[in-house]
Amino acid sequence: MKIASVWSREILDSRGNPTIEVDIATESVLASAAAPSGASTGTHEAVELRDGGKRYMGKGVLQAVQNVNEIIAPAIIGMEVSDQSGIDHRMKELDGTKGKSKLGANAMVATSMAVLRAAAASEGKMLHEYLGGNILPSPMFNIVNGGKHAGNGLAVQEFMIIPQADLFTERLRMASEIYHVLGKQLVGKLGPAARNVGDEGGYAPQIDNTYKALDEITSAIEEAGYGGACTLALDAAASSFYDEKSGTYSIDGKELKEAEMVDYYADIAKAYPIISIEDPFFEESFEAFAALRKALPQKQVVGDDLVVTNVTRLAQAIDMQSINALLLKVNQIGTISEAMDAVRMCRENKLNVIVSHRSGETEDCFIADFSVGINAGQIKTGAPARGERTAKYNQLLRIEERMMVEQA
Ligand code: 2PG
Ligand code: MG
Repeated sequence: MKIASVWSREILDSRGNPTIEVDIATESVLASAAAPSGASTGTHEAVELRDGGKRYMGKGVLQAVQNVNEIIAPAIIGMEVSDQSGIDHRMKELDGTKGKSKLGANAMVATSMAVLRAAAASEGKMLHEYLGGNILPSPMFNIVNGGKHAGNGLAVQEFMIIPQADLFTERLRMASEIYHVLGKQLVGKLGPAARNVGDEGGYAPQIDNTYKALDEITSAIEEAGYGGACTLALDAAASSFYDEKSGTYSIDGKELKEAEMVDYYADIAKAYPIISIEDPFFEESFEAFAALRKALPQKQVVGDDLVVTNVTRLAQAIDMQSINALLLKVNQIGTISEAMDAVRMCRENKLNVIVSHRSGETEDCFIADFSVGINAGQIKTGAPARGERTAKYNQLLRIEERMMVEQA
């Protein structure tokens, strides 16, 4: 089925900043998708086009909208909607820059996602069915926020829980129960303000030490009755507390050198059931990631800002044995086809794949369908609270329900 029309508009994301939504129509279906937006963005990410000037504090995306309506639309109208790689390639040609700064990676990614949705819909399939996936991902729920996503003293950006159960539905329930127990516990110890949340819906209590946050979380897990059935993951997003001049990381009131940080992570991994650590070091420190992998061979070491879903950087990380898992964010690279290239490279090299949201999200639940579609195995999409996060978890509930009905 051919693309009949393409239209885009400016909408707001979960932080109240503008983002772009694209509609793709064929003769019989209409599909939309919206671009998410990060706060702790990697330096090497594809470029989000923002208008500048006074409107929306410079964050408007009207130029990106115009690029879709006036440049991308005429070029892809008439193309087969199932020709994802052809359409993505055409957009890359029109853009012509390395970082997608001309058309904007936000304009391109929303178009690319909407194209995939429209292709699935035109075959009367759900997105995950169209892609041929059938594995519900293990969810990582971010229940305490720090770093650039909160206004507290925690250096580590995300403290995540990974409930263990057969069904996604059960994992979500466990996460919600733990989240609420934790909220109550924090209020009891630190006062009502401790329940305030950060950008991804996790609590942002006035705690300034990683150990203290992990103590609160593990005690909430116990209290909820899930001791032994829930592991932990961290996203340090370490570029945000690294000082390039001194080569030190500022964490828990200390200034630590790279080797000391390896020991720091090894110590917390010993003290708590942590199975996964994302961006433990500065985004250029491929060697430091590799050193941590050597020190903690059983743990998942995840590359986000380090590789930015970019196959060139991913190849380097694989070559240097820096990571054994990729955080996959389609908007870091700008098209579905390129994200798929990264997934393929991970498969060939036995790396895990974690599909991820951004801290600035919309109600679009694309990544839920996509994570199942590519059989990613893992997803992180924030707390089990706040609409833009639950949109994804709720869609996974629907997918699981549908699969169970089909199997019955
Ligand atoms: C991350 C992401 C998502 P941001 O660092 O993994 O949690 O944050 O979207 O701000 O880059
Ligand atoms: Mg990250």
